[in-house]
Amino acid sequence: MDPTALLAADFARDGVVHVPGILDAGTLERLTGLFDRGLAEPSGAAANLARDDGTTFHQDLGNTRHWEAWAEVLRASPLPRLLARLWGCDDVWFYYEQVFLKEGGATRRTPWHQDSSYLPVEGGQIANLWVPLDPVAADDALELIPGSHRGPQHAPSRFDPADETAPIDPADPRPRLPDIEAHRGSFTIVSWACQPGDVVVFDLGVLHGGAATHPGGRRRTVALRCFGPDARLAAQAGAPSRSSGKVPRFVRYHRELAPGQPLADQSAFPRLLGG
Ligand SMILES: O=C(O)CCC(=O)C(=O)O
Repeated sequence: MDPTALLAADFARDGVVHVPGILDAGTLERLTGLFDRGLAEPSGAAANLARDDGTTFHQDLGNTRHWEAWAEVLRASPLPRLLARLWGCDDVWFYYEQVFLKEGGATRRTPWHQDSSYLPVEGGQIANLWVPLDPVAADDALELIPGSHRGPQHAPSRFDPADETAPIDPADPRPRLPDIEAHRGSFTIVSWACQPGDVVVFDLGVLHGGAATHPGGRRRTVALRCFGPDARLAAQAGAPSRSSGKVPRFVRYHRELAPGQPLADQSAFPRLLGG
């Protein structure tokens, strides 16, 4: 049986798959170069999410100046075709990137959250390609709850170290995130130790978190978010929520779409496949 057909069945059920060794050394080198460029030329939305303990938990996202370069590397990689197989469609677009750097000691966990809850979008074809640029040990791995993309969408965490389930907006009508860390035994959690070249693909509605690092460790990861023809501006699109308070520039692209309109109609999102 075609291995991508098996992956597609797993992805349809769980909303997440680990794809080992899909990226070659040349692609990783180009992605690492873009990661470094992002650190050297950050966007206005860059933030350090670390506790006040001297460690680094740098993140930045939607640095539109670098989008065409990210899209070019993606187009030359197998990833757009992989997404097309997982979604059963012919067209794939780049949505935005997010870079994470954790180092300098025992870093903080990434709080549990759903990417979709920060974005004014809906539809079944929006995914995060989580690409580690360094080896990630099992203890430091990204953790996900398979199937949670079919459950409720929760209010987005404001990544407050004192209470990681606290919503950005206390009046958000969506249910508060469950305290997964305090009740880990009540949830089915999957994770994979990863090598550079591996990719974890997950639907933007999947609950995920974790991936702290330990003293001596350095973890650079890139989240490359992409969408297919079914992705739309949410019918009830409100202002997207961001935990850092700094709204990335690309968020304005949503405002040029009408509720329910396909994201693909916004030409600022680079096409990766089809057309
Ligand atoms: O790499 C990480 O630590 C977090 C990744 C993540 O939360 C995301 O890509 O949405």
